[in-house]
Amino acid sequence: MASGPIMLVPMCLVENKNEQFSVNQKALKILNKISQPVVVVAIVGLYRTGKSYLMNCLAREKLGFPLGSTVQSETKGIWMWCVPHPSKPSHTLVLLDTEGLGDVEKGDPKNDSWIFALAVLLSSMFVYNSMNTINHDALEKLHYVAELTELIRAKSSPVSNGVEDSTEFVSFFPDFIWTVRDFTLELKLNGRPITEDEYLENALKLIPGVNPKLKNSNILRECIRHFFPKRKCFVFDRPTNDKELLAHVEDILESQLDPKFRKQSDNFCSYIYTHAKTKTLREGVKVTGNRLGPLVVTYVDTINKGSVPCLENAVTTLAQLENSAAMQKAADHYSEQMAQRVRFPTDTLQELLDMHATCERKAIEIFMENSFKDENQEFQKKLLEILKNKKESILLQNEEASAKYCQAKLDQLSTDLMESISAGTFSVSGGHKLYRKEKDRIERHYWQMPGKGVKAKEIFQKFLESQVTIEKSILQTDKALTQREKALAAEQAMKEAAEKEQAWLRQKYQEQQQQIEAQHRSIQENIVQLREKLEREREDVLREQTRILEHKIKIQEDLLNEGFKKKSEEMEAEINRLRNLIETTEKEKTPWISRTLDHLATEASAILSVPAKLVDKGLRWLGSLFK
Ligand SMILES: Nc1nc2c(ncn2[C@@H]2O[C@H](COP(=O)(O)OP(=O)(O)O)[C@@H](O)[C@H]2O)c(=O)[nH]1
Ligand SMILES: [Mg+2]
Repeated sequence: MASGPIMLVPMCLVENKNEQFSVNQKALKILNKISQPVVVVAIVGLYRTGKSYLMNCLAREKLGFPLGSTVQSETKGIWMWCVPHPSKPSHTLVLLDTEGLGDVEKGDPKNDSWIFALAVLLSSMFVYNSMNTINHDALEKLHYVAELTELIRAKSSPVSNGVEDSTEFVSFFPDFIWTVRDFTLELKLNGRPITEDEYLENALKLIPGVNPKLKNSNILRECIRHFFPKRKCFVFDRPTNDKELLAHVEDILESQLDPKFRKQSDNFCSYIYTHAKTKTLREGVKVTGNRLGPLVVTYVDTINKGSVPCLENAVTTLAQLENSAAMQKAADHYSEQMAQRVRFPTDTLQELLDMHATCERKAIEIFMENSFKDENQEFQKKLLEILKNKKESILLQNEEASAKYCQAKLDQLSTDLMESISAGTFSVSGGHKLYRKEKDRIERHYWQMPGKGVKAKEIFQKFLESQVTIEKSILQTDKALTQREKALAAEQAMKEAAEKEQAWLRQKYQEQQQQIEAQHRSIQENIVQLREKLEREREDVLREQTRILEHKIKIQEDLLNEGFKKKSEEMEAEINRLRNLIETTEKEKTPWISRTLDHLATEASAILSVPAKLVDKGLRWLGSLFK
C-alpha cells in the first residue's frame, strides 16, 4: 500500500495556460504526503493517439485520464495519477499523462518541447507513443529529442575540455519505450521474422548518405541512442476493428477488444510493472513522492524564468530542503528519546552522558539516512551544534533537579540541628559531643538516601562549610573539654572538611574528564557514520561513471558494426576521458574521504570546544582507520 492517500482520479500536475506553466498546489500536497520511492512512467506523443487510454490500462482502470472526446481543451499540460505499485511493495506508481503534442490549435510549439523535456526529467520510464509504423515521418515527429540538448542541462557550469554537457544525460535519463499503435505491418526484416525491439533498433540505425534531410533524421537517431541506453518497443494491433466502438474504446467490454490487442497491452503493462525502475537522480539518489514535488517546482520555475532546467541545480535545491528536514527530524528524535529515557536527577553524570551517546548515535543515523549531498557537511555540523546545546541544557536541568532535591532533603534532615543551635542546646558542657552526634546522624542519613544525583557532594559540602564557624564556637563554649582536646577536635573537623572537599574536587575533575571523553565520542560517532556514507556515495559515483563508459563503448561498437568507422573513431577521445575519470575517482577515493573526515574532525572539535590536545588524539585515531 502506498503511504500517501491513493488518488481516486488523476489531476493536473503542471498546467499550461497562456503559454505559462504552473504547478497545481493540490497535486503537490498529494506528492508531499508520499514518502515511498516512486516509479514514474510518463507518456508523450501526438494528441489522439490513445496515450491516455494506455495510461488508464497501467492504472488498471477503465476511466481515469480523460480520453480524447472528453478532454477539456483548456487543461493542457501534465496530468498525474499516483497509485499503489501493483508489484513493488512500498512503492508508488506515478503515471504522468501529457496532452496535445503537435496540436496546432492549442498553442505554442515551444511549450510542447518543454512538456517533452519535463516528461523526460520527471520520469524513470519514458513512453513515446505513435501510430502505425516507425518510419521516417514518425521519427521526424520526435524532433524534440534532438532539442533536449538545448532544453536540459546536466551541470550548472559548462564542462571543460569541450565535452558536451549532454554526455551526462544518460546518468539521469529514463528508460525509453516506443509504443506503436494500430500497427499494421508484419514484424519482418528481409523476409526474416524479427522482434519488436529489433524493429525499433533497425529504425534507429544510421542511414548512409549526405542529403540534409537524412542528416537531420540521423541526428535524431543518434540522440535517441546516446541519451537512452535502455530501449524497448511494443507494437499494438487496433483495439477493435469496429469503427464505432473504436471511438470509445474505454466504454467497451474487455471481451469486445481484439484478443491480440489485449495480450499486447497486458504484455506492455507487465513489462512496466516489472522493469520500470524507481526514479533516481544522479549518483543513486532515490526519488520519493515528497522529493518529486520540489523537483517539479524547481524545473517549472526555471522554465518560467526563461532559463534551462538544470539537474545539478535541482539536486542542490532538493538537497538543501531535505537536509534541513533531516536535521530537524534527527534533532526531534534526540529530544524525544532523551525525554523518554532520562529521569531527573540521574545518579551520575556518566549515566546521562551514556544516554546522550545512545540517542545521539541514533540521531546521526537518522540524519545520514535522510540526507544527501551535504556539501562540506554543513547540515551535519549544524546538527552537532544543536545536539550539543540540547545536551548542555539537559545537563543543566539534571544539576538543578539534583541540587533542589539534595537541598530539600538536607534542610529536612537538619531542622532539628538548626533549631538546637538557635536554642543554645549545644552551648553547655559536653555540647560539642552532642553537636557532633547530631551532625554525624545527618550525614549518615543523607548518604543513605537514594536518588540524590550529581550535586549530592557539592550540596553537602556547602552545608559542612556553613557549619565550620558554628562548630568552632560550640567548641569554645564547651567546658567539658580541655584546651588540648578542643584544639584536637578543631583540627579533626578541619581535616575531615578538607578530605571531603578533596573528594568533591576529585569528582568534579572526573566529571570534566567524562565530559571531554563524551565530546570525543561525539566526534568519533560523526566521523564513523560520515565515513560509511561517503564510501557508499563514492561507490555510487563509480557505478554511474562505469555505466556511462559501458554505454559509450556499446555505441562505439554498434557504429563500427554498422559501417560508420569514422564516427566510431570520433568517440575514442570521449571514451578515454571517461576511462581516466574512473581511474582518478578510484585513486582519489581514499585520500578524498580522509581529507573530508579530517575537515569534519577539526570543525566538530571547534564546535564542541574540545581541547586541542584531544583533537590531536582524535585525528591520530582517525588516521589509524586508513592504515
Ligand atoms: N485507433 C485507435 N484508437 C484508440 C486506441 N486507443 C484509444 N483509442 C481511441 O482514440 C481516442 C483518443 O484516445 P486518447 O487515449 O484520449 O488519446 P490521447 O489524446 O493520445 O490521450 C479515444 O476515442 C479512444 O477511444 C488505439 O489503440 N487505436
Ligand atoms: Mg490524452
